[in-house]
Amino acid sequence: MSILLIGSLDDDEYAEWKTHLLAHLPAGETLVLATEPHDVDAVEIALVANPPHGTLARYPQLRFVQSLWAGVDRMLLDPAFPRAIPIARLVDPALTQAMVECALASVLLLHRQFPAYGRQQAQADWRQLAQPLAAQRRVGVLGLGALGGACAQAIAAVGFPVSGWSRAPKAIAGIECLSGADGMDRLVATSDILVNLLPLTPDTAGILDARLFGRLPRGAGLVNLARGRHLVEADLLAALEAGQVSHAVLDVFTQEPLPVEHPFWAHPGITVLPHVAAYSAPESAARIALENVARHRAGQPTTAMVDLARGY
Ligand code: NDP
Ligand code: OXD
Repeated sequence: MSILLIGSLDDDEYAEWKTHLLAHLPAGETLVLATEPHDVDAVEIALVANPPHGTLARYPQLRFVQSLWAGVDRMLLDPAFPRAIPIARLVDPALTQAMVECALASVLLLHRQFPAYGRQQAQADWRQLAQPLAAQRRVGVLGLGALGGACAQAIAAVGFPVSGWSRAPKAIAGIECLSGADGMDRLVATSDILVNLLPLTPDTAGILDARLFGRLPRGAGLVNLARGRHLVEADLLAALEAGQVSHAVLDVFTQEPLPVEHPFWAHPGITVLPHVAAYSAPESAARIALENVARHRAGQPTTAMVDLARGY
């Protein structure tokens, strides 16, 4: 019986994952690649990196799916996805560290008004703007999971007061932890900078919309590092135009790559990143994924399991 590697990967990416997976493959296991001839009836486990829709349904003996990505939203939208099969997400300290770095960089960019100074530079405009300290700006983090929780703590460690929002109530030292609709209202009303690290689910799609922007303190900054479909793009353009949002750092988009004609590219109020906040690095993720596979094989509890009813 074999372990399949399958994803929306190019040849070089397949080769890189293969190298790192073979380095950690437990004794007695066989790795096969979706791009190479293999026996579909022998595949019991799939290591997936955003697999093309319809592909996993071709494996009748599949018993366990380990994602090589943190977010599984695209896979769950596959109408042919075999929904009875347990799915594990990737929770990788290296990916978390990368996300922490990107969230910190984005928050500090907005806090220290680098976009405004960039606009001044274009006009040779030598003008010193107000310099509030971190303690005077509250940061709100939507999602307090593996990534949002770590980012909230790192942002708080710089000196920002931080509020975070999750589905179930939480307690994290140094963070004002909020949940439910009231918690969301409070977080949004007090966030000078709002960071989104929610998973994309039917409950969270379109959450960054005109209603939310209208409740932020005027001139708030936005950082979306989660999924493009959390954001209603036209509502952001209107909020920027109105000055309700001063600047947005966006790493993820409804359509990726962002089309060349998209208004976000040239917008002075938007910093575009090409979905690089934190990508899975095969050198760390291969070992973590295969350790979970070994737990599955040994009949032990696996980690980071997706709850299909919650959608993440
Ligand atoms: P987790 O599942 O660990 O955390 C999700 C958090 O969101 C949890 O705190 C959860 O609450 C909260 N949440 C989910 N639904 C709701 C809701 N309806 N209302 C309130 N809170 C909610 O996910 P990760 O932190 O690992 O990842 C988050 C997302 O980051 C991924 O799904 C992916 O989309 C994105 N991502 C982006 C990357 C990039 O490069 N841009 C890289 C990796 C991930 P609770 O704690 O109560 O369950
Ligand atoms: C992920 C991502 O979900 O890179 O891992 O977006």
